[in-house]
Amino acid sequence: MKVALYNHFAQDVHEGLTAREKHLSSKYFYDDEGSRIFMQIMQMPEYYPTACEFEILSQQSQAIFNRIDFIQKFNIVEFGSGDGSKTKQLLKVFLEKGADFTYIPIDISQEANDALKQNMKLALHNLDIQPRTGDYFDVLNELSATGVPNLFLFLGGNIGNYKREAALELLKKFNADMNKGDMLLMGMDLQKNPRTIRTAYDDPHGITKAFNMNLLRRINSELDADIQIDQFDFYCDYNPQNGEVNSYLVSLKKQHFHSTVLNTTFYFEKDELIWTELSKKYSFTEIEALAKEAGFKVVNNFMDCRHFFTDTLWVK
Ligand code: AVJ
Repeated sequence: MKVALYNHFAQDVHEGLTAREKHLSSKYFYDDEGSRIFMQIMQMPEYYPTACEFEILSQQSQAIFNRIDFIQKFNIVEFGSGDGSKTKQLLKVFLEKGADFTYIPIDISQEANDALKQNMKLALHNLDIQPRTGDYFDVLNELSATGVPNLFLFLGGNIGNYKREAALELLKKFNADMNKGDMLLMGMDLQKNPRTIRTAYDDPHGITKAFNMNLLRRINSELDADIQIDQFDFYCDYNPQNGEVNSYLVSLKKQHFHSTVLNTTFYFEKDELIWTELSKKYSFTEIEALAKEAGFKVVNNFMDCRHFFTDTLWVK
């Protein structure tokens, strides 16, 4: 698995840094060091999404439960489960309500799955947890064939990293593998006061900057490159007219670097950008349209008290 990922990284870096408009995918933020930095981001007071979703799942899981009308045993299937601290809030309430379900977290890391199982079992003794290691769609395909109803969880707001067409494609793929009546609970960050959003990404501690700069460190270490990391800066911007936070690395001078793994020299003009991330903020109109186009109906939006974030519940 490591090898496959590694090759994708190499290929994508080559493609992204030779493109006319340079780009690197935010999916490469999350190596061990990047995951550590992301944990720091989630603890910053400026980064509201994590606290908002924690609030929603702590306080509204009973209301969510009331909108699930599976009468038989069902599965709760989670994509990209992370450490499970938010999901635990929901599972706890569902267990208290006497729901009969199996919790199936899906992750590409066996290690992450083992840790999650340990952790969940300690907190929730009666939880039936059956982690799956592998690709979302392989597991999805297998599960829908059993005919057991499913509630899918796609939390954290990760859908915001996809451009509209790619988000739609992903949701359509989910939909194609689901049975009629299956449900999806998805975290989506909402449009709000632009200043609140800008501060969450352009944070005063420089943690989001370090998160972005980590991509350069990864290229140096994994692709044996000689990037002068301090000759790049971080810039991000929120556009309230389209709900997009876009993040970039900025070359501070005309420069180049070489990677022996890629056997390539990459050239940068002064002030040239590398686009690193889209974090899309949604309006309710956009959520409705996205659901409809992907073949879902919006059942309800569960929001934090400030209405910053929604866990939107959809049914196929
Ligand atoms: C994990 C994709 C939801 O876009 O808000 C945090 C990642 N990037 N700060 C987001 C992130 C900069 C985060 N997601």
